[in-house]
Amino acid sequence: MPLSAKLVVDIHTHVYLPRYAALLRSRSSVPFIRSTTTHQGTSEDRLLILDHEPSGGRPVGAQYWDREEKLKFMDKHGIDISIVSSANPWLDFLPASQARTLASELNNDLEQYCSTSPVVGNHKVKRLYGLGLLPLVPEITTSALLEIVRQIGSLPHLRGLIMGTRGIGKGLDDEALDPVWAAIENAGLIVFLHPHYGVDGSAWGDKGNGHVLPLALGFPFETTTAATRLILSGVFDKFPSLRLLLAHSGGALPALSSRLASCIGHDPIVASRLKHDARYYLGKLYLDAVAYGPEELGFVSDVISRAERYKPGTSTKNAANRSVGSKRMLFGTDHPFFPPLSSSNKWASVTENLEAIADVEGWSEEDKDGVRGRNAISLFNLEE
Ligand code: 5CU
Repeated sequence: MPLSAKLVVDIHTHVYLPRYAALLRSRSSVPFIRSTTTHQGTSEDRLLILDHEPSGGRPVGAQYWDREEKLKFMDKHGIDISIVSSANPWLDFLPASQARTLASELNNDLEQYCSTSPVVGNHKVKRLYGLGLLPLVPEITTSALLEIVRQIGSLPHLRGLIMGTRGIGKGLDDEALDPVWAAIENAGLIVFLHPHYGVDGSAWGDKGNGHVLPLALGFPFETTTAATRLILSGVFDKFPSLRLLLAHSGGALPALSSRLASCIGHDPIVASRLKHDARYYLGKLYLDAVAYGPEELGFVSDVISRAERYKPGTSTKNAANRSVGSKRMLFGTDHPFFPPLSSSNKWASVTENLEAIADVEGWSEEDKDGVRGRNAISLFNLEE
């Protein structure tokens, strides 16, 4: 039986698997989880993963590691399938040998987490699929990375991997990663590019704005820079079938892409490295629809649609049809981050992102169904 065109698939949803949470508990420097005693005398876990976490960290609980909580959250919000990925900072802080062992163990754990999940209705498709982890840390060997790519490719419920922006220390435009991109491309795995470090915190001033600036701006700017460096390195020319999914709707890259193209045009050395105008490469990306507003989603889909004009042999200057771009955008929630502050029933991070999709002007009902779920079913090959 074909899957319904109306399924809701969350492609941006995280977990700290129990093995990883245990590691965080065993540590006393960032990243770590510590147990504290509340004023009422009960014990509470607190998570510290970012620089300058509010003192004592933020409360963390079963939503971060318990699969039943993930499924309950999905049920509450009408989410049929989730493509679950480990949350930041992944293995970034570990020495190479530990990162390699843990990557392999966590990938097996995630396969188990997904393969034993319930099915969707009376289909064979599971409710949970996963994105594995690579031990992308300094001093890791290429053969260790390739071995883990092979492992992920062999685990049937893992459909790709989540990756931060540091690579093995020099960023993602490091030629040392070329064999890894080639292996990922060959295995048909999706790369979900996700931030953790933000940008230089001195830009945020000293006005006590909490985590607003690092999360609202720093995270997306980090993704913007990493994706732009990938474009400039020619990775998409070398590996044209590589499928990269950007967190937070690609950050500022869609808004800056014509400026980027102009700057490249004024720099013959950089321009000579690329086969195409920068705007062409945006059409090769996939983007989550975690932007919280219909205008932003509409704009991003316009920019992605426009990439069609930069395909070789295309001369059309016609206005872009934003429907084309919608095919590369996919619903996400960022669960279990951004929990409701009050005891409100639903999470705003879900309702706002679903409302935004529903309200995009110029997207047909079919386009909206695509962004809510159909595009993910196709990208992650979930059709039975
Ligand atoms: O709120 C946060 O810190 C985060 C985070 O660390 N990672 C993420 O994916 N979303 C929000």
